[in-house]
Amino acid sequence: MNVRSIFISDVHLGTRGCQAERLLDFLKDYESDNLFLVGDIIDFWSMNRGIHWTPAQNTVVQKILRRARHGQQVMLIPGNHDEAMREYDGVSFGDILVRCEHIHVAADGRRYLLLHGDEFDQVTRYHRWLAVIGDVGYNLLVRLNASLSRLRRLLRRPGYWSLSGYAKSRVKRAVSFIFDFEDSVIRAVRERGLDGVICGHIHSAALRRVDAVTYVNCGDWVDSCTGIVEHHDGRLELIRAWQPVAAAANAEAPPNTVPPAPTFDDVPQAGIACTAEALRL
Ligand SMILES: [Mn+2]
Repeated sequence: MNVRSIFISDVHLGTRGCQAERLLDFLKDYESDNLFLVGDIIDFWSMNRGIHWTPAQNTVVQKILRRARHGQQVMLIPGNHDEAMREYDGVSFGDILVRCEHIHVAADGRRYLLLHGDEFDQVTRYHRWLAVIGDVGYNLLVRLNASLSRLRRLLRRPGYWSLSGYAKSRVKRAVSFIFDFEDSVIRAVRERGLDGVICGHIHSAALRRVDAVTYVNCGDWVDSCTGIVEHHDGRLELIRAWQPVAAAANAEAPPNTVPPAPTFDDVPQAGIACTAEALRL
């Protein structure tokens, strides 16, 4: 399908989690005039700890360069995992232009602020150490709890200290973290008098109207495999690449409906992974 623009973020090339094959399929399905890479494309943070670079990830880079060479506008907006690129604001590398933020005028004239969004994330902004130790800490917690219950059994202690209860309280915090992020992004866009924002960072895809502002999040290519396309009439659509095309076409929810707010019970035992994920953005 030919579209006007593609927006993707949080590909995290160089990590084990990167779903490069699915991204390649998505890029094969959608040809576009513009390709916007909305941050955390190459994960230099994780690569400090060890590089995981597959042939498919190589192909992703090649396909992107190829698009730029063939006259598509390709723009890279750095994120926090590729923040070294922020020093090159306004510089073109070959045919790829680096911009820390950009105002995209859609075909219908609506103006969208493009940025990765980590500056609106209170955790990575003010508590960087917390973001880094986050996933290490949770893995430790899980192991600790296993030994703890063993110890309790050994000592024949009655009662049970519930890790899942603890995890749930953390999940609640992760969910409110997402809401806080979205709120502050939307507020900033409204203050600047723009029609919407297209960002990434929190690995939670979205496309919805909040009052007069359109809040769009590209999601990621680690868990959800989502991207945003702009059709030639300016209409934006959220694409979930893991859905077979037929199923996507038959899906009941039109792209602009508000997804149900995640509730406590929607995320029961996966709590820890979920929270750790939120902290690792
Ligand atoms: Mn990020």
